[in-house]
Amino acid sequence: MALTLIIGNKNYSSWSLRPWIAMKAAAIPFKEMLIPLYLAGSGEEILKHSPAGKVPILIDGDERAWESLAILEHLADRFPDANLWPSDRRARSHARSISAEMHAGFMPLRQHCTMNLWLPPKPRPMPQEVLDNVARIEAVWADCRARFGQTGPFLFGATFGAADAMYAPVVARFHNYGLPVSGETHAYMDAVMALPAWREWYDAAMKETWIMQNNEPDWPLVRGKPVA
Ligand SMILES: N[C@@H](CCC(=O)N[C@@H](CS)C(=O)NCC(=O)O)C(=O)O
Repeated sequence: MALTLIIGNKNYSSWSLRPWIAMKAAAIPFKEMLIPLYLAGSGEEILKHSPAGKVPILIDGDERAWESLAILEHLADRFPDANLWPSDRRARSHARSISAEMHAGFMPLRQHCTMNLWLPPKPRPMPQEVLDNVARIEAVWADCRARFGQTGPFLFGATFGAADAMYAPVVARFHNYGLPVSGETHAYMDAVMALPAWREWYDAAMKETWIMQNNEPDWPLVRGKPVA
């Protein structure tokens, strides 16, 4: 039975990007249902599919999975040949740790650099707490690439897996907010942004026109397009 992935709009929904890009890169077939976020009625629409009230949501027959990392685990169980986690036990344990670290952490980066693919890429001043997150993520990626990445351009080598998917929105943030990163980090970002699945998501985001309607006073950047 075909899977359905419920996602938010592609320009903003960093959590939706994670399982979406993992499924596309692994050629797992699915139907997409997109609910534009933060408009009148968006919350009610999401609640029709999940009492947790957040996207992404995976519908797999009579099962529901939610929370991006749990969706990736569900997919890894259902599609073992997709190699979403590394086959080597030690590498797999490490991949799970860095994925959980992403899922649970990096709040300053997430708050100050919300995913917005419309944002013209250029360096933007950032508080130290964001730069500390960037340094930690660069160290995580460099360590993975050195220890497990010899067979290809991704964190665990040739296969774009669940850990890469968990960090995919970070690639977007580093890119759009022009965060100061090393050449090695740029090489990894370029490999992710060269994926056909990335292009598909990005191109669709560029065609979107939904603009968030909420107006938190601390929102750091102008929403919508064009933005400077
Ligand atoms: N920890 C959740 C986060 C999900 C989340 O915050 N999703 C946002 C969109 S990126 C959402 O559904 N927002 C709608 C709302 O809060 O009303 C996950 O990993 O899936």
